[in-house]
Amino acid sequence: MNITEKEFGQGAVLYRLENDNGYKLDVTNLGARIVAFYVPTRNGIKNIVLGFDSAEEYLQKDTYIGATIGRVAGRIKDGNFVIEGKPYHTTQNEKGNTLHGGPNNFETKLWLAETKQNLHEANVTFTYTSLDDEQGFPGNLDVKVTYTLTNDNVWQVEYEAKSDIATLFNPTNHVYFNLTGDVTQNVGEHTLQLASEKFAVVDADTLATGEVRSVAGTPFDFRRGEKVAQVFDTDYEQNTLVGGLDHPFFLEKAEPQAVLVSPAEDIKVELLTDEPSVVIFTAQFDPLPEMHGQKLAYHGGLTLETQVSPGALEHGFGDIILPAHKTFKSQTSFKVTTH
Ligand code: G6D
Repeated sequence: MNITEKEFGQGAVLYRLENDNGYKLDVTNLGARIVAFYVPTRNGIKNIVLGFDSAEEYLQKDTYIGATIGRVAGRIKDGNFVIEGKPYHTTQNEKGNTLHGGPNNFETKLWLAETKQNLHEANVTFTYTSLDDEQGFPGNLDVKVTYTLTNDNVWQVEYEAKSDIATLFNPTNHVYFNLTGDVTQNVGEHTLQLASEKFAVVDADTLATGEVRSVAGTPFDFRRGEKVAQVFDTDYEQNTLVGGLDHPFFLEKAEPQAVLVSPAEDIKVELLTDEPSVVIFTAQFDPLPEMHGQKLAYHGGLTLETQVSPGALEHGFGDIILPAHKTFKSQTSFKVTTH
């Protein structure tokens, strides 16, 4: 295992975790984010995630790509919620709602970082204290995110958090996979297998309506492993409404819960999480950003954002209230196999 560091601009640092098999995971303390993940295949070394080449680029083009998202991933309708009978209001930053914890949140902060390694794994732990009332959320919240790369070719993300006042906490990592290693190709020819029988229906503002729908008989049925293009190629109303996938899928107990395979079948990513759902967003960006000197394809990436489904409080999808002084813990891992 090996860890190296270099400047990334804007006071940020780029950490490279490298395992004994030549896998390289690049992460930065700007937003505690994954920047690149290089994996060796029979077709050469490929970077399987979307990302930019400097901190400036993230700040100018898209601050969410690969970042830690919080305090609450997804949308809080009207920025309103109630904890223990007390109403709170968070900053509205998209169509009157609070998206990804409000503007300039976890994803734009410079987190403290600490690296560690042993014979089997290398890790970076990022810490950040979100102060009471930041974006309207109650409580001083200490957050810790640890990224680990193992010699089994697993990238693991672990969260730990504690607040002095009851608050909301539902973080995720906003990684976008594109297993072709080519940002000009869309993800339509990737095969996705998902242990999910149900998804949350969304409206035109991508707010969960409260309806939980069976995937059976819809283009959102990935239980047996299907090309992602089966969604794009239909006039299914949930596709046309948001231009692709931008949906929470409720996960069944399975190991793994999701498998993503490249079109050339040279790369497989297996997801394992203790979170109850995964939000899959297929990068229907407008405008499309330049990335590594090329224009990102429409549908040029696919997220696997593990979390409690957005709409948790209004629709009873899960509990995202973190009681005072209680430690939040969760973990998600991505195992990569290449040929
Ligand atoms: C999330 O669900 C949301 C999308 O709607 C949003 O555009 C993106 O983050 C930046 O995945």
